[in-house]
Amino acid sequence: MRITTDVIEASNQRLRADLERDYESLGERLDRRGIAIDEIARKVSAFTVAVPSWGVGTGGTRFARFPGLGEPRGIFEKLDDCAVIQDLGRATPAVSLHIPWDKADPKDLRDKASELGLSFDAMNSNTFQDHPDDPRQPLSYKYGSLSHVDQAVRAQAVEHNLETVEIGEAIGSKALTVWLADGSNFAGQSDLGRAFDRYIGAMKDITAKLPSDWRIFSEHKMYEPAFYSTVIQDWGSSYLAAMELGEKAFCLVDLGHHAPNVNIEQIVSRLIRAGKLGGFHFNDSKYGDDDLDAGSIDPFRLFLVFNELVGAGAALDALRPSYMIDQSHNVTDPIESLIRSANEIRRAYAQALLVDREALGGFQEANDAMMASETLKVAFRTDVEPLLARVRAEDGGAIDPIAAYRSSGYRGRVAEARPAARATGGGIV
Ligand SMILES: [Mn+2]
Repeated sequence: MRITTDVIEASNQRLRADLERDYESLGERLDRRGIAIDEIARKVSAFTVAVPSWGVGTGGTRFARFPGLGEPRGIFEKLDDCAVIQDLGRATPAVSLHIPWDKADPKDLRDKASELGLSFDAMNSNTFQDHPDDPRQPLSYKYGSLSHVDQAVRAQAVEHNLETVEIGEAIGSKALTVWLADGSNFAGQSDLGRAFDRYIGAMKDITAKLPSDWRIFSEHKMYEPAFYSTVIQDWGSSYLAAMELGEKAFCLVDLGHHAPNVNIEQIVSRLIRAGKLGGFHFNDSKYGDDDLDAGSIDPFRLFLVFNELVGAGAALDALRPSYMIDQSHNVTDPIESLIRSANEIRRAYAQALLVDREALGGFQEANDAMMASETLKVAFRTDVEPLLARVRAEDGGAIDPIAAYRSSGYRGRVAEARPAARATGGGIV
């Protein structure tokens, strides 16, 4: 089933000569700006982002889910699809798992990943659904989980998170992401203060049992599924929790989990300064938590996020954020969307590396708003596609990964091998 090097080579062959000319031309233009293209290429090659196991299945909305062809029927087929994304795009060597959707014998997971050349990034727990088939989770999360009024439900949710950590530890993961769906739909339904206190208490129970080299990320989200209040609804609540939970606790920024028009790059800047930026869930949105492909709607915003990351320098190196994609693919082939998204994320990173920071600082000090803005725009306007493609090809991937994927016939082959996919769980977190 895997994409063979022959397919990649055949696709690259007809594109290589043009690519070399384009790369050289870009190198020349960057050289005029005092930038060594090979240095940028080296950094881009080292920058990777994890794909979400749930992203390779077709997602859905609150209204319907329209399955795609050849959907993976379980975690091992999901890993096969993740390997295709990595083989062609060379930007996504790790996969972020979701428990219980991806629950399997850890040894089998490890063996499969190593056979495919993949590894595992942060683990994700799930207390936003009930798990009637799991004898360890007989109680319902309808009215909450880690912040539930009933201590027994909170204890069950804590145990589920610890089980997720245990599986993660056995497969080489080093972090747990907790997204809490707890909240209320009516004013008065929940005591806003006490719900937060209960959440902190339960998270302390989880954090106390984390392995010494693990981190725990809290992912805030403004609304949905609850529409009046959410316990960890904004970066402020997430930060308060991370402060109380101590040195292993960090905040995770999902780009879709903010009010419309919120300045996400400023949140990123604040969390870096506070030493609490744990990682990202990349995606894009137009209206809310749309979970659209990263960089597909507002690539400038993605660039501005990376501008903060690159600008932070050593402060960011100390934080080692986890970079993950979290998207729902409803109308595209998920493999194509994830290949493209990883490339868009790298594009934003590469463009941010091109910002003349010394000049920018000078314009900021001189209150020259026009030239400060223009300094960013010069970097953003630079077409770095030849650089991204060259890095990909040098690392063994495809110059045009989506074209190579289509010519491989992979989707058609898996459609035969994986008939009549049943629903593989939700697609949006
Ligand atoms: Mn997310």
